[in-house]
Amino acid sequence: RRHAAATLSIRSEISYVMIKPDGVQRGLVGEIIGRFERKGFKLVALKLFQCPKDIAEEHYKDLSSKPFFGALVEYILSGPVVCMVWEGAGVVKSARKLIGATNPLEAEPGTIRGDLAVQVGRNVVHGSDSAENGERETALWFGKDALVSWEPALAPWLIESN
Ligand code: IDP
Ligand code: MG
Repeated sequence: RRHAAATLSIRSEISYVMIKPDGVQRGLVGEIIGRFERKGFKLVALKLFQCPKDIAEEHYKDLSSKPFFGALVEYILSGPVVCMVWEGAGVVKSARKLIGATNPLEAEPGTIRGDLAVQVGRNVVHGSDSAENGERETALWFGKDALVSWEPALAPWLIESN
């Protein structure tokens, strides 16, 4: 079929994106998902989830020696999060750009954190920082089998197939 090639070519990379508890409490779920949707990436997993402590600690294990680690884990456990996996060529780096700098005061206007947050400890959204972490975090939060394989009807209007 005509968009088989396009589908294959965007199968290359996934990013784990998570709306943190402040984003859910503030009613920003639709706003944040909408930005990724409008960009043109493909949603392949989605759930509202009250995270258990061991998953939050594993997710942020590289930061376990930081003084804010305890507060960070508490923040992630403080209410439901929205877990997503987005797929597409270049999605990891692009999602980080859409999200903006870790400190919302330094994040550019137009980014999610730049537009919607004021403090590093309440920065509304997470995005994987590498393709490897995209895979690792997806496995941690969803398990690999949870990804939905589907072909968006608009794919040929987003991705040139030749
Ligand atoms: P990132 O989310 O932009 O990838 P990381 O350095 O990986 O940033 O830190 C993970 C999360 O830890 C941040 O999004 C933020 O919620 C929290 N965090 C990072 N640095 C600080 C800090 O200095 N104080 C409080 N929380 C922090
Ligand atoms: Mg990070």
